[in-house]
Amino acid sequence: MKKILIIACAFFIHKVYSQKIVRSLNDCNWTFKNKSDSLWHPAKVPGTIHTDLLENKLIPDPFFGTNEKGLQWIDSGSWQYQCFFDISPNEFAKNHIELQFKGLDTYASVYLNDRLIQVADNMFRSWTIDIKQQAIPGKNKLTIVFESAVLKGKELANKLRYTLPGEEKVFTRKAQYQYGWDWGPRFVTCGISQSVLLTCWNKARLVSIQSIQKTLNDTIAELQFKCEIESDIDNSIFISISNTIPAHAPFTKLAKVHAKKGIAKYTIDYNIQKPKRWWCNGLGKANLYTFNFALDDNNTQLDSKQITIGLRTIELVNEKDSLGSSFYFKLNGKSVFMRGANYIPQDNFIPRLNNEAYKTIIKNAADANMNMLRVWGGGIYVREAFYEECDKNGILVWQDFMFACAMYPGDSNFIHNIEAEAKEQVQRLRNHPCIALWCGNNEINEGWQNWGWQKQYNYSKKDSTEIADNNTYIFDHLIKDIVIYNDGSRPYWTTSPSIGWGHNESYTNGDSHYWGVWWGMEPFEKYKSKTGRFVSEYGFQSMPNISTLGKVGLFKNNSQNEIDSAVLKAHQKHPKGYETITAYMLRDYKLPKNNIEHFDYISQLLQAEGMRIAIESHRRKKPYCMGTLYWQLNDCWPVTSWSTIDYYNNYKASHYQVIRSYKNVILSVTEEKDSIYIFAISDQLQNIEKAALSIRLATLAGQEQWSQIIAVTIEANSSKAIVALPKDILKGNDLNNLYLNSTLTIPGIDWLKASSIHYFVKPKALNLRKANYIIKENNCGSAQCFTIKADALMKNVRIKIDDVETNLSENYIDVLPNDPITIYLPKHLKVKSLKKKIKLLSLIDTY
Ligand code: BMA
Repeated sequence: MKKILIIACAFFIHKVYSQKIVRSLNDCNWTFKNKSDSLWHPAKVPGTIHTDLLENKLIPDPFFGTNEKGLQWIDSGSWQYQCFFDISPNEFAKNHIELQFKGLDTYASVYLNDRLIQVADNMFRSWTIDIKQQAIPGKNKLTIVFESAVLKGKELANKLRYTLPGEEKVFTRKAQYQYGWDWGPRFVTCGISQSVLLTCWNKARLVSIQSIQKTLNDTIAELQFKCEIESDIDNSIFISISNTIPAHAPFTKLAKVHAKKGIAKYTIDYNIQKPKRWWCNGLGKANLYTFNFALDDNNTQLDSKQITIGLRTIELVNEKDSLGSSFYFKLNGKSVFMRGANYIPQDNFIPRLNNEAYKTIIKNAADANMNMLRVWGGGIYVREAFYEECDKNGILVWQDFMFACAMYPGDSNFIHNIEAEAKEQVQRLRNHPCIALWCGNNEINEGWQNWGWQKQYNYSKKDSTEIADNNTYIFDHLIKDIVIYNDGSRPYWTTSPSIGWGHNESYTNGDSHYWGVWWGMEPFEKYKSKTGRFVSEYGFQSMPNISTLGKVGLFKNNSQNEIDSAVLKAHQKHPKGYETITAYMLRDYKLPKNNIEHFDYISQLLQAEGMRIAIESHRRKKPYCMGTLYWQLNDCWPVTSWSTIDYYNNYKASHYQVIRSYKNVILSVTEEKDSIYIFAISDQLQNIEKAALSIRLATLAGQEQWSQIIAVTIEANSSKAIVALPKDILKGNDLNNLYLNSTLTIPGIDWLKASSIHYFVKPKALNLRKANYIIKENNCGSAQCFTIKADALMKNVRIKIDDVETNLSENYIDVLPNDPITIYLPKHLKVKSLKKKIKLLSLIDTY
């Protein structure tokens, strides 16, 4: 008995002694102060100086009213964070005691027990410091001093003989949008934006695991796992791999490797029979495989890690053709039209975002039938949860490196810094099946070629060459090589767009950002002709929901209810934003009189209509054009912007339009000379046989003028005019009083149903009249629902439910005469006396 006990104890001690300990210090009672003050206040990790000041009631809400302006003093201060943490005897006994910092934003000096242990200068990197020498058993003091990024950036900028476009911010490796953008306020913050970890270990540990897909076909996936191990010992250790997918028989594979002292990589082959592929949203299931890796020494687990992968091939086809050069993705060998948006950080203060926030935004993208998001280069490399949700929801990611709309320096410190950053980020993200493309930057070539910087900054030839060369080196060589070396399975694209929108080639080659609409004041109709091969940016602004503006103080007093009120101005970052919205509004809509809510509503309709025209134009041009990513999915604060979802996750009218326009199968009607063409656009990989297309021409009061039903076959992955109607069918009709409704039904596949309502004049010319309508609450199973039935066209019905802020299954929708529509509430929501609470607003109510 005694012997058994001794063996058990020895085993236990050995196990405890050997096992790695990882502990978060985020919850160690952090405090902060201005470096020159003596009073400490409670702080949060993850956090920022702005949110800490706010929580301690030392500043007002930075987003409210015009507060932004008065809070600019924060970014010139130095701020100190501190915490005391214990190191237990067990931890102290380990050979390695490390502190790991993620997201130190940005110029941080880290002290342990008053000794400097790290100087950090990049919020996109993590810093691991072995503190075995400085740590003491028991209580340890950890202090971090953040210097002003603005002052530090200026200091670095002053060392250069010329000014770089982007000025002081380009010297600092920190989210560039913090310095203000045309949709974002300026809050150059600091703080520990992610985590502090204490890791204690012995013998060996798993540093990283890279999954490499060597072969993939229907019978087999041949994988290779590259395990990077750091070891203190020259010894045989075992790596065990187990699969946790319930659908597959659980297994464990043991591999014996002879670990050498130092860091080395060991490869283990592993095959999956009959692999299930990862598909993007709309084309199939996003199948994932999760593997657990453990490092064992004499039956003792030293370390473990988990990775989740998806089995798919992804290619970028960028080839010269008779029209220019193509730009499209092939997923699992199939050409896929990308439907998506540009993603910006969801908050100015990133640590406020929890996993739920990432879940919500990706769900909103998936629900809007998207299959790709572009993580834009002026923000951040997003947290794990974002990419995990993209993996699960079949959302491919176009990943920019974090450089945008500026020129970056080329000194060796900067180069080494971004080299480490790019390497770390590629290694962090490369196992995610969602990552489709690495892109060097946003609009750097575009800016350098077209935005007049040479003249503005009066560069000499020498300076100009130096700046261009530095940036060519960074994006055409340094980062490209890092991607090839550390990933090698995805394409790299130097800059987005490849050519600026002022040049004709931007519509024939590569990816394009088309800003003729909005920045160029061109009409929405230009979307039809100015269509690139892959439109990675375009967009139009609208106001956020009026309730969102209420939250930042819009209705605090009545005198502010105008477009030029201080609050509204503060929440519009484009110098000519409201002017541009108004100018476009006058083209298509009647300008509402003195009613900010109506102006807000019509601004949203305008944006939605612009998006509809753009998306349909891009999709009609398939396969010439193979992608549409509008600017921008979301906001980082409550603001008037190009987003389709506001800061509080409210869908704007445009988001409901995106949901319709991004369906796998859509109908799109366009008029050319003497004909009306009905296009069927299908992203389905199979033909759709025996579909019925019903076409109906009717007056706004519902009187049918002409109709037809025809049987059609919709070709797989295509865009085709399936019907050409002569304009003669319109003869004798008043175009202001007419609509054409087309509906495509596919027997047995209700979710593929497509429809379109086409008008022959602009909304302002429609002969609308006040309709009589009935709202009926229905029983729709698990979700609450109601129908709206009207006796004449109700244009763009906005549905609000009193006291409830929620997105609905449909909104801002045209209700056709005698053609009831059903609206669903989200499943989790139960509203009492629903019918009484439903409030409708339609276009005619604003006249
Ligand atoms: C795009 C983006 C952003 C900008 C947006 C709207 O070009 O890359 O820089 O916010 O336009 O102007």
